[in-house]
Amino acid sequence: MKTRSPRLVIVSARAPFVRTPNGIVRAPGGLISALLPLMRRSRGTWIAAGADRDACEASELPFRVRALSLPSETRAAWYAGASNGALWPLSHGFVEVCRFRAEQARAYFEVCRAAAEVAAEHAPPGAVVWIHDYQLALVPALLRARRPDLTIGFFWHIPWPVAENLRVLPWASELVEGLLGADLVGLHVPRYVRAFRDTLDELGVAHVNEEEGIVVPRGARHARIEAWPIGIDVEGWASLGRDETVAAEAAHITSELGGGRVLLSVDRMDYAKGIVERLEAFERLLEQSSEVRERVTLVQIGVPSRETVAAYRDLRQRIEATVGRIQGRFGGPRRKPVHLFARTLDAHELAAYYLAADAAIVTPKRDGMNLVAFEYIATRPRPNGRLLLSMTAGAADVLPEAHLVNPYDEEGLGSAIGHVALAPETASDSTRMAALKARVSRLSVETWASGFLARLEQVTQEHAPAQAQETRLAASVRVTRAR
Ligand code: ADQ
Repeated sequence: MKTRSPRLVIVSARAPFVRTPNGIVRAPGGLISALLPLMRRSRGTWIAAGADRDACEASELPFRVRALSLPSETRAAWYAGASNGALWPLSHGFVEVCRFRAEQARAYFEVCRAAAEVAAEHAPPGAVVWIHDYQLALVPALLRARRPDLTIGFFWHIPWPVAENLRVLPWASELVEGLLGADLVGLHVPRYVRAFRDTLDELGVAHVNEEEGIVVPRGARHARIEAWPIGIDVEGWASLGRDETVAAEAAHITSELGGGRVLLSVDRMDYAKGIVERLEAFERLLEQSSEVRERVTLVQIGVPSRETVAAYRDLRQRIEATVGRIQGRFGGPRRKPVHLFARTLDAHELAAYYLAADAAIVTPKRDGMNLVAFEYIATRPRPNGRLLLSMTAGAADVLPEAHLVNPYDEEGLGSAIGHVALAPETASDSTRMAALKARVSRLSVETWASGFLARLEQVTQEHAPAQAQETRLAASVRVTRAR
């Protein structure tokens, strides 16, 4: 990779590794999966705002990790409160789940300030700082105020909220102003860039629409907002798919499951992932079809997540209760229609399930992108298997050959699961999968990260002549409307 890695500082909420009773393991989640290959090759610094300081700094990691010293109440109010109790549901369209509390907003501001201070302290002169995700949206502007010499990028990994929803966030202006401190703000797909444009209109922030995205003049500089679809470590997953021990494990899984058709879902346990709705759709299929009852097994791998947030604890109970009910209704001594694994699997185990699955069922209600869809495609050595994918996931915009489904349409979801479970694979399925494999190969995480970082350096070096800029502004600035 041609990034100047020693000058790279990454700022995120979570550390890339966590300490467990079994030692230090890779943290779950898409952001970590995406950035780890980059940082492994880098000698930069990773600032993990919400990480356990002792675990981070005492660990032998392939790069430096720095944590913040945060009082536990501040950490909880920022992470479980403002981030996962407000911004996450808001961005995924679950407005009724949002709780906006002033003390949580204060904690959010405080943590962003502290993260900006640590980044300002550790970044070498002229360094590139790449900040990640909705937990740290104010850091770009706060860091720029301290260190105007830095090049600042930001990536927002979840959907950008539609303007109607963002309107109810009491600190929406501060959120957007914080982000506009970056030189380049990345969102996954053009649909989210359009939603960001609506937000700028709503807040009355002047901007220029260009082919590549949005340009927002900020005094002597510009902030740009562009779509940069993330990818995965394609070769890493493909080589696991070719590994003989992984293939043997996959064959073992298929035979342990009774040799029928295997459906696979892999998610953090999050209400946005639509896990309960998927289980219920599968339950209805079991009611309706003796073939499904006899031949189809759903494996749900669901790593527990954010258990300090009440909505997540409730969700885990609902998932376990639903699986228990299905088991009670349709299971027997030799037949278990649903298997639930509520733990983190290592990449080898996960790859074996990707190989064993006749179809991946990726049906989140909303998802910024969804890396599991990519991993399933990349791991399979041949163009076989099927991907059932929500049209509401960002991944649907970049994987149009998947079997797309509306996760809110109960009957449609059930019949789509029934189709990928039972219909014999045809030449058209194989053509679709070949096209998907080609798309995923182009969306490697290396290409994403190096492309984003190269673009970041490019946009900071571009100095559009002020006059031309003013002319374009006059021509295309949308009408500003006070909130
Ligand atoms: P996540 O919401 O965490 O990411 P996703 O993109 O699906 O969602 O990534 C999940 C990752 O965790 C995958 O790499 C998967 O392999 C791994 N994983 C999940 N369950 C696991 C388990 N039980 N054991 C081991 N690994 C497991 C956020 C956004 C997404 C966006 C990513 C990247 O919510 O929409 O795609 O960031 O930007």
